Amino acid sequence: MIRDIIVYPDNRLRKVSKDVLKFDTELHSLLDDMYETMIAKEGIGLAAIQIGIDKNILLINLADEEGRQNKEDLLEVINPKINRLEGSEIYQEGCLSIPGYYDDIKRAKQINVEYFDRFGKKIVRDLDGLLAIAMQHEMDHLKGHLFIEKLSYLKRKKFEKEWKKRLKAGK
Ligand code: QAP
Ligand code: CO
Repeated sequence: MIRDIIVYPDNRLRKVSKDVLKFDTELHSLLDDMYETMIAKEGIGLAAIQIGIDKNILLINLADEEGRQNKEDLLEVINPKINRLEGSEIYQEGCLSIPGYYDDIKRAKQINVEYFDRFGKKIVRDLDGLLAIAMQHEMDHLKGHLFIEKLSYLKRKKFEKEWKKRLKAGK
C-alpha cells in the first residue's frame, strides 16, 4: 500500500523514533509499504517517520550505472547505529519531505554502521560514496532532524521565505 509522505514543516517530522522490538509480519508489511511508497514517489531513501511511523526503520535503494533502481540493491535498515565517521564530503541533497528543494550539505565521507535486517539478523558494514550520504541523511530523520537544519543561517532564511511563498501559492 502506498502511504502519504509527510511534508515540511509538519511537526511529526521532529519526533525521535524508537527501536523496533519485534521482527514480525507486521514489520515486514510496513517495510513493504515503505518500499512501495518510496518507489512511487521516486525516492532513493525513506525513513518510517516520513510516513508518520516513529520507528527506527529506513530504506535506501540507489540507482545502478544505467540509472535503474533494482530491488536486489535495496537496503532495509532497522535500529541503526554509527560506530565510526571519517573524512568529509559535500553533496547536493534533496528529501521527499521537502519536495523541489536541493542544497549542498557536508557530511562524513565514510562511515561504519551496524543495524538489523527484517529478520533481526545483525549487519555491520563500511559505507562510502552516496550510500554513506544517504545513510546519514536517513538516520537524521530517525532523530527528528532534516537536512535543511545544516544550512547556513542565511541560506535557511532564504529557504524559509521561498517555502512560505510556495505554501501560500498552494503547491
Ligand atoms: C535522501 O532523498 C538522500 O525534491 C533521499 O521533488 C538525499 O530520495 C540520499 C525526491 C541525498 C542521498 C543523497 C526529492 C523526490 C527524493 C524531491 C530522496 C522530489 C522528489 C529525495
Ligand atoms: Co529525507
